Amino acid sequence: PTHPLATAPVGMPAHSVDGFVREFLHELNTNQGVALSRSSANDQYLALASTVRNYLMARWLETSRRTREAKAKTIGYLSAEYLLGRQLGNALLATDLNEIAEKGLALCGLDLVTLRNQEVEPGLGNGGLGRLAACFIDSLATMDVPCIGYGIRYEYGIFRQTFVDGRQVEETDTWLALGSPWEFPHPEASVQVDFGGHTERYVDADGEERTRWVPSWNVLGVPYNYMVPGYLNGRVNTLRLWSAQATKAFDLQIFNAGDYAQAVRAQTFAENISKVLYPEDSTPQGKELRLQQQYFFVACSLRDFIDNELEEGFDLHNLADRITYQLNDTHPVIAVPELMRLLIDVRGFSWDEAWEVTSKCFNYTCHTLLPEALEVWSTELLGRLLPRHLEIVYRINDQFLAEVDKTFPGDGLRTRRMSIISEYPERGVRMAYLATVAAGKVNGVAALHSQLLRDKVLPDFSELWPDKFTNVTNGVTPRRFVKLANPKLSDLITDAIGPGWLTNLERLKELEPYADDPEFKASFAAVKASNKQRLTALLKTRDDIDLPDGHLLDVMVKRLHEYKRQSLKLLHIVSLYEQVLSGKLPASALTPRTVVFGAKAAPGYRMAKDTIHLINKVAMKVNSAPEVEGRLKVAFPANYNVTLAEKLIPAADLSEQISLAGMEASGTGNMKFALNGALTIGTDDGANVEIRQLVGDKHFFLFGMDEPAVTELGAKGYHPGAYYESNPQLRATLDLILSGHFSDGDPHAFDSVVFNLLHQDRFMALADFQSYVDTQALVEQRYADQDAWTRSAILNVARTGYFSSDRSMRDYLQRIWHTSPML
Ligand code: 26Y
Repeated sequence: PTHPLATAPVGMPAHSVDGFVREFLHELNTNQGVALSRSSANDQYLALASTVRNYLMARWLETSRRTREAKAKTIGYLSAEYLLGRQLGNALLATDLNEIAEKGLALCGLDLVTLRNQEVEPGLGNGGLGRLAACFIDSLATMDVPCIGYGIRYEYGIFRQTFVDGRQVEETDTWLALGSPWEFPHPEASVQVDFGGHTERYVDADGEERTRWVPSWNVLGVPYNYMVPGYLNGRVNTLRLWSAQATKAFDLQIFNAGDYAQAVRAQTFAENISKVLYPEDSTPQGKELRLQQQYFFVACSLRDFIDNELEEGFDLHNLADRITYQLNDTHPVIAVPELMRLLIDVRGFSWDEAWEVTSKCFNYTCHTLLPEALEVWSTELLGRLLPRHLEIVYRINDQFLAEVDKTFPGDGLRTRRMSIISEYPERGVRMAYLATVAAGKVNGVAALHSQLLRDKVLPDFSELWPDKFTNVTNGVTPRRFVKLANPKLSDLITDAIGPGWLTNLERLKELEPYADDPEFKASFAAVKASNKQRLTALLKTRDDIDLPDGHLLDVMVKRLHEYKRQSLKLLHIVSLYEQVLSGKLPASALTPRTVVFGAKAAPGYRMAKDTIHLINKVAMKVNSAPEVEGRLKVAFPANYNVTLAEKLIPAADLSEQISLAGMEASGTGNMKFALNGALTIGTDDGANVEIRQLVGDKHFFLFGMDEPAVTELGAKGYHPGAYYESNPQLRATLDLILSGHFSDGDPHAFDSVVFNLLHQDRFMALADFQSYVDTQALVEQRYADQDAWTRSAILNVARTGYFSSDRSMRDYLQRIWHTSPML
């Protein structure tokens, strides 16, 4: 065949500049309803997105057909959050259309970069956990594994952060306002979700005693499908996000009687469920709406798979052959009693049959160690919202505690410790325990975390079921965080070791010899310099921030949390500044350094917000102080998100991973930095441990107490004041803040932060202060030797291929899901 369309799969537009232009203009005219000459940048972006989408469409349909036909086992990833980042760049990469689009748009007088910048990223997650979900579904698609990601289509994602006088102000994230070209709503496939009411016993036609749930209200879940394209492999998986809609638009009777507000109230109420993402990411508040969100998306998702993905008449006794649900933390754990209810009340299974199936369908990933982050739902709330589910949870608990009693007869203390139901401060359901009881496998997210999970969070459970526990160290997708974020480094790597590494990241090892190749080193350093320039340009237009040239770029980006210790980084900055100000150190002795922070605080987290205020105030003072001019600068661009991360991380020299040991479950930013050639200064925490093991001690700046030392100090009694008294530099640093120097003379402006450090300091920042500043001095020494620094940076890239989320997915496939890619 000679016609270009003849060789493409049915329905796929031609992979040529001409074909692309034709498709693009067609979309612009027919979808946007505008002529090129009259179109806005938003019109052009939307038309471009639809064009790229069309290239994926045939593959999407084909993927779904193939998966059904093969009756392959599907991964059902259940996650309340997906922090996707922008879609266009990734779709262009997955379809290999970047160059064609660039050329085609140029022929239309348009610039691809400008259009890419029109996209508002879907911020449907808080931080690490949500971004991990996005990386995992990317890897599964790329590895040809059938997966459906299930979640919530929040109308408003994570808030947009602005600063007013240095304080965080939250604005709503209106990501849908200018159109949503990546989603496909399917209102005809809506699912009804029930809430409230009571349960009743009755005897069925066979004389069996059964239970019926008589709910009191309901909502509709409308599925919105998103494409999850694999990298150049033709697979397109699905992300299915649910939006809540009222079952009845409004009550016409009441409306006709004249009460408009009353008539639409039910609708507003129902639609609140998917209205907004909760911005807290560590302290569950027991809020009714959050429980509604959790049950809503999980109920929709279970029904969706059973009713729409399985062939008619499928015997649900074999459900585990066709799906394995991964619970992304405890947020979707209500799926466990929901599946039991479906099987027993709706499908007529006996309890034992239902449990047999359910206990084979779920696995649970825990993402925390902080006790206050473990969800406990009060039985009062659960019983009111989901009375049948509460009954089922009680019965699961009875059955489970009977098993415990059989294994450890007469050990009443143990049974009480292990009960899914807690009694204090009120009666509640411990969701992590429920998940652990129901799951086939329970995993932590880095080696250290999985060990602490077994030994400290769930010791009784790991004693009862040692084989249930496993580790899968997190990873990140190299497509987004290396190739898209750092195209110049990617080209340099390909020049050196050839193509193919992007889907086989361990191949980065082949770069090792280049760490001693002068030409490669020069090119590597030039890439870093160019990424810094790109960042400088962005921060100028985005935030009106001036990044100085030639500085060590020291970056700490992550959610603001006391355990992550942004305050420790701040003490380091103030300490350097104070030493120059007081004449202890000549400014010329400072290595020119710019510290960049990016961090959102949960809106109700006072200490975190006060810390942001303090960072901004220190930045204002330091940045205008002639004493440290050209030597020390602090930049805090507002609204750190995935889009900014993609520009910031490739420019960084130094990656700050300074949580108190034993607190950060894994971290994933740490992996992104190392893969982009930043050196890490970090504690022995989370995945830092594994990063250091792989890159080697010489190329990683370790400081601070390790986890056993932290535990020991805590046991012995920690007194932060003692460090203040005995360490003159620490004292001078804190005193400078207390003097009002950063707060226009107001000595009390930062009392909350400083007194907390002095009198409580739950995360032992003062204990690690000296070790931290000493290690920063080693950083400066290494940086002074640019050649040695670049060598270490190259070795960081070469030795961290392990942290590809493709490897994480292989681990889940082998150790947890017991399935493999489709061939
Ligand atoms: C229950 C609610 C308040 C809640 C909402 C979100 C609780 C937790 C979260 C999110 C937690 C989270 O993002 N955890 C992070 O998960 C990453 C991926 O595994 C880890 O790398 C990181 O260490 C961990 O803090």
